Amino acid sequence: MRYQLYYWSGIQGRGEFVRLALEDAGADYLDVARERGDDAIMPFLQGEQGGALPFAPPFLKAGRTVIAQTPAILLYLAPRLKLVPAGTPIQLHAHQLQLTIADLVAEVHDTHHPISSALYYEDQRVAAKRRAEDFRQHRLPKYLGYFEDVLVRSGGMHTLSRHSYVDLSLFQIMSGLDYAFPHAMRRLRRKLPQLCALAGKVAERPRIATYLASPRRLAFNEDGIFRHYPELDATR
Ligand SMILES: N[C@@H](CCC(=O)N[C@@H](CS)C(=O)NCC(=O)O)C(=O)O
Repeated sequence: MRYQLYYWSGIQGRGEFVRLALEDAGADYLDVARERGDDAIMPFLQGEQGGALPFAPPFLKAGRTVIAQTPAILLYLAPRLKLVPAGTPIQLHAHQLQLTIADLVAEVHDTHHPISSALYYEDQRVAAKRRAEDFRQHRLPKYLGYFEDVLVRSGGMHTLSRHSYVDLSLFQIMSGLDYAFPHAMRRLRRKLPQLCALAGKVAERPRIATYLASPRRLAFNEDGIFRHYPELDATR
């Protein structure tokens, strides 16, 4: 099966959680908009293609099936790519964790777009500063503390009983947060030994290391979800 991933070509964004799973598994996939441009996404959003109508990218085409919503895409892919242990309870646990990661991603997005996604950052800077401060002080430690606790409870090596897409997603979360909030993350890191170790281990996985060094891995930038605006980070 050649999977087709549809996601905006210029950013890692939410598509990166799917890319990491496909790359880690060595899956055969086409990153459609990277090959053909973002216009390739539009017929799906306009309902001109068969299958379920996606609200927004990322979405995955697997044969005739179209799946949108990042956690749903991963729920579908993971058993097929052997990126989750077998069994409904553990797969639901993985999905629950991925949905919590999606909640965190939305809150990261809202640090730079607290009023509206339709406005430029520059038009909501004052609100962004307040939102980012609250995020750094309360939400960031709460989310990362939660995932640290999940890792401690599972024995530290992986979020589940073995390597899974949730580990890959947590690697992406740590990478993105290090990029967006380097000072805040430096302060938090000593409280997150398991998460930091997990992120390091994921980066060393052979296919992930190859992917990260390849041109397929886009750099973080200020069009994506994890944006570095120094005024939104903690002071040194
Ligand atoms: N909950 C969805 C969110 C999808 C989403 O917000 N996609 C962004 C790009 S990362 C987008 O293109 N949004 C357009 C819009 O919300 O109008 C998911 O996790 O996939």
